[in-house]
Amino acid sequence: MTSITHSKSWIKLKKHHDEFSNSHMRDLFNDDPDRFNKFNLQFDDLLYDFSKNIVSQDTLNLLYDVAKEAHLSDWVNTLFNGEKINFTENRAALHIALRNRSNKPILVDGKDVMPEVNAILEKMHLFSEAIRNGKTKGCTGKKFKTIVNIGIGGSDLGPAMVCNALKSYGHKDITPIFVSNVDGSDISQALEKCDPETTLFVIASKTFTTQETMTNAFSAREWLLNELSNEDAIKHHFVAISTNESAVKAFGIKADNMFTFWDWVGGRYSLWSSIGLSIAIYIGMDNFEDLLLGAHEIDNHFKNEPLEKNIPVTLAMIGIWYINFYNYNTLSVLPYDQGLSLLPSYLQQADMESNGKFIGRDGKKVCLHTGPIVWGEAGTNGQHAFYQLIHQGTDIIPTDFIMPIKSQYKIGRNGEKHHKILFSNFVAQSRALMLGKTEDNVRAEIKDNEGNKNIEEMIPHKSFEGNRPSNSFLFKELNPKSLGRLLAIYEHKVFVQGIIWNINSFDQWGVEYGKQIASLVLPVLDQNTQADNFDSSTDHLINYFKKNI
Ligand code: G6Q
Repeated sequence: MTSITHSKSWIKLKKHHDEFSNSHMRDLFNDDPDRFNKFNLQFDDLLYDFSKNIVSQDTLNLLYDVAKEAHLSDWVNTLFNGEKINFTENRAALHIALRNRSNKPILVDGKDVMPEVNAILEKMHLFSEAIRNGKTKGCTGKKFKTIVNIGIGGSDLGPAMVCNALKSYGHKDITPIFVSNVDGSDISQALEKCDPETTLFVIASKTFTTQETMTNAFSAREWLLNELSNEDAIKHHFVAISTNESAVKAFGIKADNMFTFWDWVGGRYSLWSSIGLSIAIYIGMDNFEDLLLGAHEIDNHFKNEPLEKNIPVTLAMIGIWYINFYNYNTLSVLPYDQGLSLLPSYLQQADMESNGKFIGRDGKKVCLHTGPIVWGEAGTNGQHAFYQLIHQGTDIIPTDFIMPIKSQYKIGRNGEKHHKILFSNFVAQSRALMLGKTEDNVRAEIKDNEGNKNIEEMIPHKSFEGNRPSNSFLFKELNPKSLGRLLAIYEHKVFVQGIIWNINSFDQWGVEYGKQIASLVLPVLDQNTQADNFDSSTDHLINYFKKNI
């Protein structure tokens, strides 16, 4: 495929950018009082406001033309039809099948995957209910109170983020804990909170070979056996989620306690699979199914809506506009909801692991910028830390503001006091970033408030350029369904951008490379001789470590 940069629409967009890039959003809003109405989309109660972006209708039309010239709709069909879109691993990427609540057949290699998907959901249902209602107990006859999910990356971030987001739906007598880091302090601090008789370990690893996860799993196993002095304990207190049956068996986990999934589920797209077991145990299977339903609704929206009414497509193409035409290469995700505090890390993986690629599908180096650097923090905390740079720094950071209208908790006057304060900050930030503050505004403000001293000196410091873009998402409340919708919007956004850049968003060779070198270093740490086979920096770091450990 020739690069998208040679397409007619891209060339037109470049020309349009040359003419339009001096526009200021302040003027765009002043010139068109109807701007909001033109630049928002709604899905049920979810409002996506993209009016505070440096775009005109022409910009958007050209961006949609780019998507058309990249054959986006054919690629969407390729994804949804279970074709091996992840060609470097010879796999489909069928997370949409995991949440296919319509149950319409989806074929992989000619076989409908839905019966297997449904069978695992039913197994999760029975298992999670039995843990929640106390029918399944530990080996000493006590109900489980703590679920320790041991996994990393895609086998950790999704379940951890969802359990954190939906705490108000959580079982009151069950605490989920997530252990991911191979740093012994992670598992040690988790075990300090656990009573061995009431702890269930969920070992989540697609491969069941990941060094960090298996090291933590074996330490947990050793701890449990020491504490309970009962070989049988493993059968009762350990569950595995994996595609690697033989490794699970070798660990000592009984077949009934193994939840499988399939090679067509990528790690960072796996919370919808049995990797979500700790979510199902914590919030209950009905709520887990609502999470799936929310995502499924967005899958249908993404597949069926025309480009200009399509939320993930619009979000993606506006991202392309900034990354490839303005060279704004970061994206800040700022959820105004404490429950969503792990969302930036989750989306960081979803985006950066998927689109952090410099080689195109054709094996050649891409000629344009790909995935942005994604980062963020829950509002309002970030406002008191790094927002300064977003307002007045030399880099322009496009920003996504996300907020549920109702809080999961009622506290303060009428139960709404906190939330109204939170919302006023949410909307103030996007307005301030868009509007900026002119020197005249500052001059007037200083005159009013601070007398006439040093006005001219203060003006540059207190003025703001504005024209800093943002998207805003507002929805009624954070619940399983709305969370499912939000996550699916971002998954499809990432997919669309990957198509425009002509990269494979579903592999992750960078992760594999790190794992490979770590496995070469580990044996050297146990040898009596000095390391001398790596580069001089690596050798010296290894030898310094060995000398001082
Ligand atoms: C995700 C990545 C990566 C993966 C972890 C854990 O897409 O592949 O984050 O999820 O490396 O892998 P396992 O589940 O195999 O332990």
